Formats: sequence, structure tokens, C-alpha cells
Amino acid sequence: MAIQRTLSIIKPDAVAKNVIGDIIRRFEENGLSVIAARMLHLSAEEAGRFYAVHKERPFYKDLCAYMSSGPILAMVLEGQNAVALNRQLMGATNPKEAEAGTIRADHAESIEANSVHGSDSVENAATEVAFFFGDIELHSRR
Ligand code: IDP
Ligand code: MG
Repeated sequence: MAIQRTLSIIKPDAVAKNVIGDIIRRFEENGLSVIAARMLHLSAEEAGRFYAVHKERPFYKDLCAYMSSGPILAMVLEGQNAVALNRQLMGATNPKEAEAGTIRADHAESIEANSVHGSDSVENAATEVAFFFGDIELHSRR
């Protein structure tokens, strides 16, 4: 297993619920380190650029409105197998299908307002990290 980096976002519903600390605790307790973090409030246009891969999906416009509805916390997580491990800790996209004890099972409101984003591959992680952070903002623990 390799040390990887992945982009995590605590989405507007979870920031509004004041569970940032609970979510970061889960990452740290499972061996992931936060090597960059920034709170920001995206415009709908910026959210649309981040989620451009979904622009043909029926939920795209609503997703952009939701992701720009309040502040988010963008983070870079680093650790062994970080991409898959983060996805495992997040749980399934639809919280009704998310395994018990996952972030989405415990906090998500709906399939849209589902508390967290996580990159789905090492390649996409690199692109998504670069969307929010420059090299000198990444503070590796290796
Ligand atoms: P993921 O976040 O689990 O990787 P994706 O399929 O990449 O899921 O979808 C990106 C985001 O779009 C989801 O996290 C969720 O916020 C939203 N989304 C996905 N599917 C639906 C849907 O069927 N209805 C409404 N929103 C959705
Ligand atoms: Mg995805």
C-alpha cells in the first residue's frame, strides 16, 4: 500500500451542523493526516467547475446550488491508501445505503446533502487537490 493524498470536502450541511471536529477526528483516528485545509464559500460557478464531470447529470444544477449554499472546508488528507480509506470512512453516496458508523450514515441529510466529498481515484485526487491548493500549501508529514 502506498502513501497517497486525496481531496476531502466537508460540505455545507455538515459545516452548518457543526460537526467539522467529529469528521476530522475520524480521519485522524484512522491514520490520515490533514496536510492542508481552507474554509471557503464557493460561488455556483466555482462549484460547477469543481463538479464539471457531472455536468450532464440531472442533479448538476441543484448540486451546484447546494455546494454554494454555505461555507465548506476543503482539505488534503495524506496516508496509506488515502483515496480508498477516505471513501470507506465516508460511506455510500446515498446515506440510506451507507454502512453504519460511516460519516454519511451518521451525518448526511440526503443523497445530495451528504456531508462530505472524497476523490475517487489517485488521478482525480491530484486534479482536485490542485483546484484548491498550491504546492507550497501542502504540508506533508512524511
Ligand atoms: P460521491 O460524492 O459519492 O463520489 P458522485 O456520484 O460523484 O458521488 O456525485 C457527486 C455528488 O453529487 C454527491 O456526493 C451528491 O452530493 C450529489 N449527487 C449524486 N447523486 C445524486 C442524485 O441522484 N441526486 C442528487 N444529488 C446527487
Ligand atoms: Mg464522486
